[in-house]
Amino acid sequence: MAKYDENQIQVLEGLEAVRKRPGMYIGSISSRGLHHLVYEIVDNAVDEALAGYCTEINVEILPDNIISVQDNGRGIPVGKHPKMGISTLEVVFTVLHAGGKFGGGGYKVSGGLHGVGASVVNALSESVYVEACDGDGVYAASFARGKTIETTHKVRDGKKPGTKVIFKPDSQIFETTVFETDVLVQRLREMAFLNKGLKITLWDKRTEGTEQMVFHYEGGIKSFVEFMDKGKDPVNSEVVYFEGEDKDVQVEIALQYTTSYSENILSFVNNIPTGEGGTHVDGFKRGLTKSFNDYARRFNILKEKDDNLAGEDIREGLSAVVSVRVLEPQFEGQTKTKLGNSEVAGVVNSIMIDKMGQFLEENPSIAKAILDKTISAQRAREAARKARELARRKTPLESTTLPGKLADCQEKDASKCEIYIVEGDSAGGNAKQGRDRKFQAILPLWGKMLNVEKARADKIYNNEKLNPVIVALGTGIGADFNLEKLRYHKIILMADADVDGAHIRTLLLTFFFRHMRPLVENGNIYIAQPPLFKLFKKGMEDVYCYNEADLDVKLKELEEKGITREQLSMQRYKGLGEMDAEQLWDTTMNPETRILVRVELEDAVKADQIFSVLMGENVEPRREFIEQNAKYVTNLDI
Ligand code: 28F
Repeated sequence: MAKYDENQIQVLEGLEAVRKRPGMYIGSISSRGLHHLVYEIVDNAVDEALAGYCTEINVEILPDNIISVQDNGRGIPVGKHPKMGISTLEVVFTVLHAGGKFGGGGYKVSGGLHGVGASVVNALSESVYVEACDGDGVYAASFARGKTIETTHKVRDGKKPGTKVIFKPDSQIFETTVFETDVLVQRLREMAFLNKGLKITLWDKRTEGTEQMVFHYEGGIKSFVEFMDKGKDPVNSEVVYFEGEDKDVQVEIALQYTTSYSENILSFVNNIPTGEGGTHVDGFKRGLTKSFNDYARRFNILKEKDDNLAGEDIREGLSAVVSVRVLEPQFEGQTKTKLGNSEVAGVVNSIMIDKMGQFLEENPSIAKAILDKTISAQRAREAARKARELARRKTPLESTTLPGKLADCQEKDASKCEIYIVEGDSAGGNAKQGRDRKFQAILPLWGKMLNVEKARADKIYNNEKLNPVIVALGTGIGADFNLEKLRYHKIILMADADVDGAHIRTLLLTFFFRHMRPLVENGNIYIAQPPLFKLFKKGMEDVYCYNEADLDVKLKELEEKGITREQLSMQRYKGLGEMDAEQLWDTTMNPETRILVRVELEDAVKADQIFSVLMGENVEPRREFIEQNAKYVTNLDI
């Protein structure tokens, strides 16, 4: 047994404290705390890599959940530690917070729950076995629950320098001692991304037939962003990478824009994930926003009078990794994962303004693509804000009075009721006359009053245009939406089959999708199909055709009855207004004869994207979308 001088007593008391309150050192004794033991040991090997001596770290999960970690660094020194009278190796594993990290200098993985040192692993393990080789012989020591079992001694000849630690977590301490491979995969892969060129392997040997996993990325955090964006469509050709240093702060940034709408920024300090962000992320965001606004103003994309582009809109579709190295990181926040060092914000901000500004100058087409996206994001956000205001504006929505233009139905059971939202007053008039007022309500919509061609989505959303729809349906919008309050179980959009009609339909669909989505998902929304053609002849019932294909079919049917094309006259309908009330009923409103299209959006997320395209400027994609995406379901009522 090792001799017990005052040093050893103090050491044991230190590690006793760790066993008494493990949560203080590794956060918890749950599965998370268990996995932290691995990170402690791996971090020491990574420090050796950061120091420039280790290029490979091999992690194995052995049967009975024993962990083995090996590196090819210099090997922990085994000579007598001048002050402590024991080997440096034993100091590293028995003195709290011992080890190179606290010797100042270099960027160590330390701070927060990281860097508490290998001694904590010793205190919380049933057994620890360490081998170290500095190129001349392999030395070993062993420990148990903080106590030294075997002091450092030579175990064999060996030439390959490095350190190997094998430990078994203490089942008396941890709620579980079963390691989860995926949890280790995620963190080890992250460490490999953050330390470009470092090869980290993981092999779960608890079961037969598993393979060694290798995490090795020469691209470092560029590869990280590529990994984050797998399966997304990038806007910029390749991941953008910046690095810089100032005031002892080392900065690495990788970023990429994709057509997605989410913002995804991962940040790290000395390889430690900072889930709560902090000054490095603040500096990054500020610098990004400034670089884009400076560019937009310089190239007159933003006019003098225009407000600045908001950071939130600029970051739509952005994936980024911000990794900084700081000598003395200060961690704040709920879970100690927020960087507090104030000097870091300025360093990152200026690197971003300088490097991102330069990137935008050198890549105008990418800059334009991103700015276009930003501007449509801004518009959608404003429209959504207005829609929220609408929902919050108590009076019109809470008012029990229904909109004046609504011709309501008599039936009170919502499941039997349907509301036609009709474009234009003339069609609205005919629909009111032609309908079956027992169960059909009519709400004429703004019609030509609003030239939807020019009006941008935000104007459409404002209240006097859509408010009647919201009040008539009764459900409220957005967070206040309540499907129980729906007054009609069929909401039928009836507009002309021309571009105007398609545009209005689109905007209504977009509005429903973004602010009353359950209506779409629940299948309450339909599109009325007015006829496109009428075939007529003296003494013959009018024949209505709903699209080109239908026209061919009807013509053939008539030919079989001996009525040739020459004998027929054909009218092409341009708008609902050309039909009188009776025709409108027969062709488009009578449940027995009409054709309704139920709007089913196969993939809500994809639709959200498509709708965003529809919110854009050019109408063409809008019309295509309507024709392609709304699924045709004939004679739904039967
Ligand atoms: C599998 C876990 O822990 N690797 C380590 C080293 C290398 C040195 C070191 C570690 C220096 C003075 C404390 C070697 N030669 N892998 C590891 N590799 N610790 S931990 O030094 C310890 C400190 O006291 C090392 C020269 N300098 C440093």
